[in-house]
Amino acid sequence: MPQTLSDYTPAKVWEWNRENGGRFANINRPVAGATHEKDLPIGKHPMQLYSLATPNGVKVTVMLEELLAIGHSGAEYDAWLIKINEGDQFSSGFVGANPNSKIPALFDHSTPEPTRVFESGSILLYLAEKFGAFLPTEHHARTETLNWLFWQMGSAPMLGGGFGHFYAYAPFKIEYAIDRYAMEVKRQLDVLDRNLGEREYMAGDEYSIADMAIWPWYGALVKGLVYEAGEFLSVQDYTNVIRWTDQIAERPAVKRGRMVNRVMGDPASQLHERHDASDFDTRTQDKIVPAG
Ligand SMILES: N[C@@H](CCC(=O)N[C@@H](CS)C(=O)NCC(=O)O)C(=O)O
Repeated sequence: MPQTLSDYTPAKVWEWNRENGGRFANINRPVAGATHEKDLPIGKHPMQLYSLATPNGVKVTVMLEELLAIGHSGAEYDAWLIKINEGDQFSSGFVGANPNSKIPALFDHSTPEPTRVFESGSILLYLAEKFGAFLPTEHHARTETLNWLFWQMGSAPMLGGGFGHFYAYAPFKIEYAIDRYAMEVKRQLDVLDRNLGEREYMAGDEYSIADMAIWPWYGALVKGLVYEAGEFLSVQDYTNVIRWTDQIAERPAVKRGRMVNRVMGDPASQLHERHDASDFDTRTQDKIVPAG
């Protein structure tokens, strides 16, 4: 029998209950803006990244490492750690970089006035256009890459904010919510699986910013590394997504990018801040499990 009873009736006007019991109740607020005055640090490189190695953050560090790997020295970057659990995203400096108070946020200091770039999809597109890389120029291939880039932007909130939240973080299990989002996430995985059954990468024969956007979320999911939901979602069924996930995980730039701003897992896999290519030298790039 599906769960049907609820003792909750919405009030006439919603009010903020600070202790709602959810995993991130301490940082969630119904208002935007800064909570404290603090400038962001600025390092020596053209690109200044303010981030954390969540799936959204990893997209950008992978892109920067990929650009450096093919010789774009203009992509040299300082990666500063933003501890979202401690409210760093609400400093006046960070809000100046991203009024939406979410990592990742980037400043490009190589432009006459520094250019702020926020939203991971916007950052990937900005860097791809600036350096002419990982975004095909041919009309159909470029459009297909952007199709899948924007697919990720619209789809991942269903995975993270929908499924992940209600399956792993909500203070109690609501069958209706878990059922609704599990169905949607499985549908999304099937979309990816069918596409990757027909082509090597998301947009065709070439690895692109579409792969960089989708891999940190859905690659981690099919490896059972997020929300401890591998068995629940029968992720082993999505064999084409698993093939693509493993293939991308082998890229040296991906191995490096995943370590930057990482604060979890094996200490040897964590590079809390990155200010120089040599910062990786003392770390072991094979210490991270295939995705996540
Ligand atoms: N659509 C945004 C999502 C960014 C996002 O949700 N970032 C999370 C971490 S993965 C965050 O900074 N959360 C902090 C908060 O919500 O206060 C993007 O793709 O950049």
